[in-house]
Amino acid sequence: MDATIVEVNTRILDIPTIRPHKMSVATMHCQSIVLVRIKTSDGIEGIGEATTIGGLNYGGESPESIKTNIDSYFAPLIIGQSATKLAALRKLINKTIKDNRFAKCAIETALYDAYAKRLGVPLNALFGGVVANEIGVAWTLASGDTQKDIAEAEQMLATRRHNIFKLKIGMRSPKDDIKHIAAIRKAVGDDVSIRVDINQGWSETQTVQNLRALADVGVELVEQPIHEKNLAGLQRLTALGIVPIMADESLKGPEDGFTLSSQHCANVFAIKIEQAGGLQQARDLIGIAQAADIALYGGTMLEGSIATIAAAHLFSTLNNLEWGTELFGPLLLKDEILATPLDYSNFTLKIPTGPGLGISLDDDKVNFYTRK
Ligand code: MUC
Ligand code: MG
Repeated sequence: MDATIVEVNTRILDIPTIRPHKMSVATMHCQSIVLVRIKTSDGIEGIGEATTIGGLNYGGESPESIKTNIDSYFAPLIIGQSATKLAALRKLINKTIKDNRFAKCAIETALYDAYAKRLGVPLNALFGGVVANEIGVAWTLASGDTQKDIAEAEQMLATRRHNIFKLKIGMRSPKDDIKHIAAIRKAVGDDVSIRVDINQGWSETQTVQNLRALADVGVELVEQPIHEKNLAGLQRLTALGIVPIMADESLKGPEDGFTLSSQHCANVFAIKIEQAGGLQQARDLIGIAQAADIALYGGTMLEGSIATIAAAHLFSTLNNLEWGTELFGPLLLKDEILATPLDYSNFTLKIPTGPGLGISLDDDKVNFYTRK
C-alpha cells in the first residue's frame, strides 16, 4: 500500500473572467491558477490548485511566488517521501517551510486527491464522509454597476443557479453603497438572501454609522467591514448585535480562530482552505468554531474547479453549514479546464462521488491556458 512521491509539477494558467470583478481591494479581469500535479510511485496522480485575489492585492502570496516556492522548496522536500503518511508530510512541511499557506494548501490537496484515489474513495471519506450530497452556493455581485448587478441577479434566480447574493461594497461612499443595496433588494424581493463584503474598506466609525442602515435594507450578514488587525473593533461591532458580523481576512488559520472566538470578534467564520493552509487546518479551524458556537460559511479565494471542489468535499462533511458557501469561483471564469464541469444546479453544487476529488482535467484546455 505504500507509495512514494516521484514528481511535483506546477504551472500557472491564466483564465479570463466573464466580467470585471470589482472589490474594494482589487478589480480582477483574469484569474491565475497555480496547478499542482503530484505523481506517486504506484502511478497515481493527485491534483491541487492555488489562486490569489488580484496578484498580491489580498495577501502575501502571488501565483508566481506560489509556483516558485513549490518548485524550489516544497518539491525537493517531499520527493522521495511516503505519499501515504499525510500527517507526517504535513509535519515535515510545516517544520521546514514557514507561512506559504496557499502553496501548502495546493500541495496538500494534491496529496489528499492521490491518497483517496489510491483507496478508491471520494476525498470527503477522509473527513468522515458526506452529510450533504449538495451544498448551497452564493453568487457575488461585483460588476461595479447597480443595473448590471440587478440583471445578473435576475438571471441567476431565473436559471435557479443562485438565490443568495453577496454584494461587494466599500468602493463607493457608504451612502451610495446603501442606495446600491436598496435598489438590488427592491429588484430581487424579500425572499432572497443579501449579504455584503466590505473587504476591510470601512473604518470602525463608518461601520457603526451604517450598520443600522444595512439592516434596514435587509442585509443579513456583514463580512469583514474593518481592517483585519482591528480585532477589538470587530468585537465591538459584533457586540452591537445589529447585523451578524463575519470574519474573513482576520481569519488565517486555527490560531486566529482561537483568538477571534475567545475574544467574541465574530458571529460567523468564513472558512477558506487556502487561508487556513490546507484542508486539515481548515477542519481544525472548523472545530474551534463549532466548539465556540460560531456559525460556519464556506468561503472562496475565487478558485477554479480544483480547489473549489476540494473545499466542497470538506464542507459536505459538516453537520451544520449554516450560511452555505460561496464556492462559485469556476462560474466566474470564461472557460472550464475540467473534462466534465462541476454540477451547479438548483441553487447548489453537487459533491462528486468518484475517487479522490472526483474530477479530471481537460489537458487541451490546461495546455491552452498555461502561461508561456
Ligand atoms: C472575499 O473576500 O471573500 C470571495 C468572493 C468574492 O467575490 O471575493 C472573494 C474574496
Ligand atoms: Mg471576504
